[in-house]
Amino acid sequence: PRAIRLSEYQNPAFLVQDVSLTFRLDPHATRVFSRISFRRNPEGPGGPLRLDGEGLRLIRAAIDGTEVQPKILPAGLEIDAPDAFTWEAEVQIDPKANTALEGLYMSNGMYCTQCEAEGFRKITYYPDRPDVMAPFEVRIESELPVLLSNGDPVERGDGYAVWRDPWKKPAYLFALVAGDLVAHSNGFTTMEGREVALNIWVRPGDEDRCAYAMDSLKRSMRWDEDAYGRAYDLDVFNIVAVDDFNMGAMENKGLNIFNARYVLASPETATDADYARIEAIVAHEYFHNWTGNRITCRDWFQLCLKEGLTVFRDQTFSGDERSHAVKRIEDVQMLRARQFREDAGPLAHPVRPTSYIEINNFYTATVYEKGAEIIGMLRRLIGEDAYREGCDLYFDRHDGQACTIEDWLKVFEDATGRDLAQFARWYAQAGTPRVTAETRIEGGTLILDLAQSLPATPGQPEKAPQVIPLAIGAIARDGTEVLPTAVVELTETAQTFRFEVGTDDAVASINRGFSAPVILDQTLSAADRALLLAHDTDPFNKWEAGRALARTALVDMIVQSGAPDRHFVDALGPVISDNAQDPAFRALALALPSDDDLAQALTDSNATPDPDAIDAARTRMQTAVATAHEGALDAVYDAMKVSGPYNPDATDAGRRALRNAALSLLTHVDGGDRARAQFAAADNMTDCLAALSALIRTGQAETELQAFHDRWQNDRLVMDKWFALQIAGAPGETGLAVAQRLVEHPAFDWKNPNRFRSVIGALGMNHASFHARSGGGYALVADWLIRLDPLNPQTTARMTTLFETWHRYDVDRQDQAKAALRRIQSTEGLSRDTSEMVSRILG
Ligand code: HT7
Ligand code: ZN
Repeated sequence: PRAIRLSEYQNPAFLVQDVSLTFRLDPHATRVFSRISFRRNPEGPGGPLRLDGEGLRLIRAAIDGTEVQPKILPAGLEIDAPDAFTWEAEVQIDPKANTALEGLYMSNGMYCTQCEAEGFRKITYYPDRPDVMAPFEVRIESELPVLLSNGDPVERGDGYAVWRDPWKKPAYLFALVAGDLVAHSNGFTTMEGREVALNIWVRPGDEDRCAYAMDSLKRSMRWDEDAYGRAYDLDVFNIVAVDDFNMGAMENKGLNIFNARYVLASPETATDADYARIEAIVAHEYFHNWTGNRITCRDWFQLCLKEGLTVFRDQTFSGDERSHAVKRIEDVQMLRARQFREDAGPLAHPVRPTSYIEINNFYTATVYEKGAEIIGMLRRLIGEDAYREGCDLYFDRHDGQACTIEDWLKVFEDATGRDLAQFARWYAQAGTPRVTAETRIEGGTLILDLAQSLPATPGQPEKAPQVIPLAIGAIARDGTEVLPTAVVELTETAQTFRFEVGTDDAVASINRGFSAPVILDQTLSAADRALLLAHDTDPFNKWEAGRALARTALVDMIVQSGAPDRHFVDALGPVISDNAQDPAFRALALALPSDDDLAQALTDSNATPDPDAIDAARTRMQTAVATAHEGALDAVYDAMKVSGPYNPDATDAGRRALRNAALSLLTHVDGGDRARAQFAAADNMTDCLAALSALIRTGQAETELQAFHDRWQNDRLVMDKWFALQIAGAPGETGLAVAQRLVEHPAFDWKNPNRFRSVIGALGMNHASFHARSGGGYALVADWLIRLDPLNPQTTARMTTLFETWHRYDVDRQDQAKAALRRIQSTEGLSRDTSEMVSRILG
């Protein structure tokens, strides 16, 4: 298949003025009637009308009422057309046979759609590209009780409903839902005085699990008004929960469609982390109404324009609602685990890629999370007021348009007068910058020598320096802050900065708040790091100091088979016991780097990671920490007990997080007694799963796993947890045997993406098991990806990223991983999605 290139972008030949669709729904033979008014684009390339279409049976086509016979192409049709005309078509599609979950498909008897990125072409013939925007009217004919589409309802009759969306939109934002659903309803009055009806549509029986999503939605709507001056613009906002969904959720105009796991929550079935994710995803999809829908992308290379910005907005919202410090640490943990990992391997690509074969493969951590980091850096460089001014200008200038990154940067150049040409390199150059920092103090002046480099990545051997905003502070040996946060801009390959600190004994705290998404090489002693862990006023760097101590101690244990480092173990004492600090922060500071983090750390120091040694070292370190601090951990375990009814807010969730971090450590020394008792007594899923996962680590959780299964066997979302936890959390290589057993379990409904991820994805998450010396982990994952690919290429392709780190390991493992990848690659009829991914991973 041919690569699509940014450099080959052409304006659309025809623009659409209005779209009218009728759906006569039928599981195997849905008829779609379209009536579309086209006019030739004066700025287009000319030529015939070309419409995208895939898997459609064309029944009839007409131009201005006259039947025509277009030329049918492999991916659409073509026909000569006048400069302005009405196109009519009738096509037939088969939603029930649509297992790819793109276009119109069925999930548990319900019709639903997923059109981003290029799913609309599986519904009818259309110019399926984001820069063609039009208002849509949709008539749905079906006996099902609930019939929904975008916009506001126009008419409801016996067996039909009509919806009209007055806002111009690209086809990827089209949505339709029909089913036997019930609503959890509420309302919201916008700052402009519009009364908006809010509905969350779910399967009967699930309506009492929607309250948190509804509350999150209302808080998001208010936040977007306060923080960005953006109000909702229709009379109805509908959310629908769907069981079979490839991703998290979709921001279709006025009709968001969600993976049910990101909507439904009750204290008994959802963890604190689930609640936080629901809040973030509801906010994310809602915020797209302005950043994505009212202003969309000109082409899919500009995906970060809507995704990076919207992630940045949802992260800021969650920080405002909860704790900025904790949220920042969690976001950086995620960035490092997913995006730095991507950047370090064969799938590295710029935030704005320049070519793709299958666009679905570019919904990546780089586009989303690094895209969000770029917005955060922009805001830091120009200041909050100028950032808001630029955003206001963006919304004024580009409302109703399909835009590029250049349009986005231009509003900030116009608002501030600042040249952002060098800043724009963040969008174009792949890879994680490395910043080396050497510090010394002379006569009370802190001298900071900084140098930046950007590694070569696929297709980009040479890089130019980027502008890197680094927030800097300094802490004197007595623990006082002698330099409050100041931001320096590193623009050259190497630069020196000076700060008066008034002492000759201080430690620089660099990249505070993780002001730039870089790898910082700063030579600090264990004592310096312990000082920052104890006294840094910047919560991110305080946490970072502890993490660096832990990582160094663990790497030493792995490489030199040494004992757990006493400095690190001792430094955790105050973290456990200092009640003046936020419990959520302390919980994060108590967690050790993951196995995958350690594998990357070893690779960075030119060692070959041994998954068994990594797993064993983590366990030994946890045991050492638990043994050294058993009394303090026990005290914290008791003190953090939350009384009263379950509340998912940040305060209670933070207490539970710290208590369960203590439990996890204590389980290394108490034989699992506390965990067993907590499992038996738990009245919420957070405490229940924490206890269960601590027991799973001991390899002695059979009774509890059975009890959990018996209680929740009829609850799909909770059973996903049951599968995932016992595979992902199993000690050493034992997760592989558990996964081999569970793929035979009658409840392993592998065609459901959530269930597939909770088994096969969970195996990939268990570092020692996926990378088992036998190669069995790679083989099992490959077997199942080969099986899923013909049904669901998108989910299969995404999951090939489990293999993206194969180059880190020893030659035997590399050979086994490559053999598994080649087996996938040579599968007959392999999808374009998976084939592109596997080729890139193999390099
Ligand atoms: N914009 C949405 C992306 C999405 C998606 C992309 C490809 C295939 C299926 C998909 N489902 C949702 C979600 C978001 O970023 O908000
Ligand atoms: Zn998004």
